[in-house]
Amino acid sequence: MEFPHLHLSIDQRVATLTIERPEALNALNKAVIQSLHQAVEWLDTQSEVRVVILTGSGAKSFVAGADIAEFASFGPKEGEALSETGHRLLFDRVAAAQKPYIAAINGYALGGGLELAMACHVRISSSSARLGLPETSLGLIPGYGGTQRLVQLVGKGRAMEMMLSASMLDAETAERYGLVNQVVEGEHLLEAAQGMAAKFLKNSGQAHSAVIQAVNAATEGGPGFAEEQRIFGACFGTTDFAEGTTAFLEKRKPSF
Ligand code: DAK
Repeated sequence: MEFPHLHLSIDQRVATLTIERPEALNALNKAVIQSLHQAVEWLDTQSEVRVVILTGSGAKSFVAGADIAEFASFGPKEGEALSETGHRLLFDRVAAAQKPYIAAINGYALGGGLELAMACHVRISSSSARLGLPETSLGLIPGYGGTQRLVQLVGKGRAMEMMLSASMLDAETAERYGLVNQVVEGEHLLEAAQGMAAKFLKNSGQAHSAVIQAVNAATEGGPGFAEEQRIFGACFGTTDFAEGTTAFLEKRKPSF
C-alpha cells in the first residue's frame, strides 16, 4: 500500500511509517496530515499489523511542526477550523488507534511534531533529538492537543515552563521529565523501537486495544481539548500572531 509523502514497510507484524518531506524538515502540511490519516485508518484494518512505529525521514528532524508557511495567512475562524480538522484526522485518531503507536523521534520534534509524538502511545528518542512546543514564539498556543497531553506527561509546572519559554529540551532531559520512555544513539533508534514492539507482540492485541481504550477514557477528549481549539483559533486574530509568523518566514527574531 502507498501513501503520498509517507514510506510504509511492514515486517513481522510491525509497520514502520516514515514521514518524508525532508525539504521542510517533515513539517506537517495539509497533504501530509491527510495522508497520515489515511495510513492510520488503513493500518487499523490490517489484522497482520500489531504495532506501528512512526518516524521522520533523515537524521535531522522527526517533524519540525505544522507548516508555518501554510497557516501564516489564516484568521481566527480558519485557525479554529484547521485545529478541529487536524485533531479529528490525525492527532485524536492516532491516540485512539486500535494498536500501539511508538514514536521514534529521530531529530527535531517541535510544535505539531511533538504533539504528534505525544499522541502516540510511547516515545523513544535519539540522543541528538530536540523537543519543544515553540508556539508562543509565533504568537500562538499549541493547537493539536499539546496543552493537554504535555501536562499529562510531564506535569503542569514543567509543561508551563516549556510552553512559556518556547525552549527545546535535549533528549536526556526529556527522558528525565517522562516525555520520552527511552533514549538511544541515533543509529540504534529503529532497532530500539523494534525491540519495544517485540515486547508488545508477546501480548494480546485485543488486550492492547482495550488498554488504549481504558487509558484514553481518562486522558482524551476532556474539556481542555475543546477549549484549546477555541483559544488557539482566537490567537490567529492577534497582532503577535502576525508578527511571529512573519518573522519566522522572514528568518528574523519577532519583536513582541
Ligand atoms: N514549517 C515550514 N517550513 C519549515 C518548518 C515549519 N514548521 N520548519 C522548518 N522549515 C523549513 C525552513 O523554512 C527551511 O526551508 P528553506 O528555507 O530551506 O526553504 C527548511 O525547513 C530547513 O529549516 P532551517 O533552515 O530553519 O533549518 P535549521 O537547521 O536552521 O533550523 C529548526 C532547524 C527546526 C530549529 C528551524 O527550522 C525551526 O525553528 N523550525 C520551526 C520550528 C517551529 O517553530 N515549528 C512550528 C511550531 S508551531 C495549527 C495547529 C497547530 C499548529 C499550527 C497550526 N492549525 C490548526 C492551523 C502548530 C504550530 C506549530 O507546530
